[in-house]
Amino acid sequence: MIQKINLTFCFLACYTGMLFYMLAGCATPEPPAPYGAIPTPYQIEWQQMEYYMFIHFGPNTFTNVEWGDGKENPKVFNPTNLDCRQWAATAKAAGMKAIIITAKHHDGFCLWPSKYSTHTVRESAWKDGKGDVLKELSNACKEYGLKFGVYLSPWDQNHPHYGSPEYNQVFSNTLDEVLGSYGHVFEQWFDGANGEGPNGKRQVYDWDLFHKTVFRHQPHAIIFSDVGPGCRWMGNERGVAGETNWSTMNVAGFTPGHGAPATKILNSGEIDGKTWVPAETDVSIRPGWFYSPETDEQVKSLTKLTDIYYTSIGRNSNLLLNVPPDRRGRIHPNDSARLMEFCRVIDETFAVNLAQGATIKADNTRGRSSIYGTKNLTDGIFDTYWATDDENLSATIEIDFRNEQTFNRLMLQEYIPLGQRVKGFCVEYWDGSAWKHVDRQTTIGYKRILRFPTITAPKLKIHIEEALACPVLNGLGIYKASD
Ligand code: FUL
Repeated sequence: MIQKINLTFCFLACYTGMLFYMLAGCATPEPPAPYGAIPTPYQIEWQQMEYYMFIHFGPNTFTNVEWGDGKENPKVFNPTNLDCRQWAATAKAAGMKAIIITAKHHDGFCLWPSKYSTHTVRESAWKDGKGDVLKELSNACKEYGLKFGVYLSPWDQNHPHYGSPEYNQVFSNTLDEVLGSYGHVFEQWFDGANGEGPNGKRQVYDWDLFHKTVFRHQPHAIIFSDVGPGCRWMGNERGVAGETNWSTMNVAGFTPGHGAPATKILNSGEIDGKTWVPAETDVSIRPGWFYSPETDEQVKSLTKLTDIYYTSIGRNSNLLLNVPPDRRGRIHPNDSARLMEFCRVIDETFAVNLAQGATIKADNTRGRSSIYGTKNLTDGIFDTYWATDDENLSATIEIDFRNEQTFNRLMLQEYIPLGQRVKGFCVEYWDGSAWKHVDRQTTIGYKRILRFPTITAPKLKIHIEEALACPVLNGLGIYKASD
């Protein structure tokens, strides 16, 4: 009898144990915990925009200078045929997602009739002083489904109060007008330049006040400066972000302009930096920021623009490409033709993802669960991702095309809502008898694209060599560019 009870007990215990084991095995593993500084939802949305237009427009457009001194006659501002809808149509056709305009540059000239200045479109010859460029552009952006952003330089060589404590309030009032009058503003661009004003004095900027004013009207705006808080200058105007590019940086104790971190740091960000402050690459399609007829034949070549695409968007940075309207107030045909060629090359290059349809295997998948499986790498859905178990800080992904494929670009994306994690990775291809080196790089971030000489191979392997926390990738693309 006792034996029978024992046997029944044993059977029940084993059965319950097995059931428990099976259930536990089927349970969905927890998603990875976020690592370090992470982006806000607005920074994530911003990062996904990738590419947008910068517009430098103002008296300098008419005077062949890059920096007006605030003493220019406002009557020089007189576009003969201004058409902001043409700018918006061009940006849209070029694949851009927004336009940011120099509402006020260092000369202090306001492209709207500001109450706080006497150096504005109201004093200009354009439309008998009745025009408002910001109104026309913000409406055009709405019509074309583009976001609208503004550059306002705190450095003002015209304003009589510049260089005195009152000026901070004047500048805050100016921000108030712009950010409160033209609808949604996705990005506020702050130039850190801090030169002398009309009385020979420099201003001590009250950044806290300026930021508060922006956020009062546009609580979700991304504020650009050398140190954010929304996104950061990446340290040069050549369009070349760091090969290593962390979206994190330590900003405490720094200010935009003279008090900014070294450009080398801005260029690469900082591993384990305390703040999420991703890079934005601002670069002009012409040698200068403002239009000049002398540069009509110096619009950047298609090759140059394509290089810039890979050294900005391909290196975990957004691209803000400046396209300065001419003296008519229109984008010159040389610039728009080049933008269209550029857009075509990028569209063609990334039209077919050869990784789709390939068999992709990883040597580790979180909890062995298909929820975190490699299929998420090519499904085009931002919020699904492949991840490893917490203890696996390195991993290998093998892409088997079954038949040989020809390719020369690799795109990888980390799922940034959980932070930036990958520190080093290498790429190899199978030549039929051995794995051969393609490239070894450091960071990935939101998007990393590698360019390499054309390879024909049946398999490609990505080895994540080091990560700060378990790797979490939501995108993988393999492409064949025609060059
Ligand atoms: C700089 C300015 O001084 C240039 O004129 C230009 O606006 C560029 C985008 O930022 O700091």
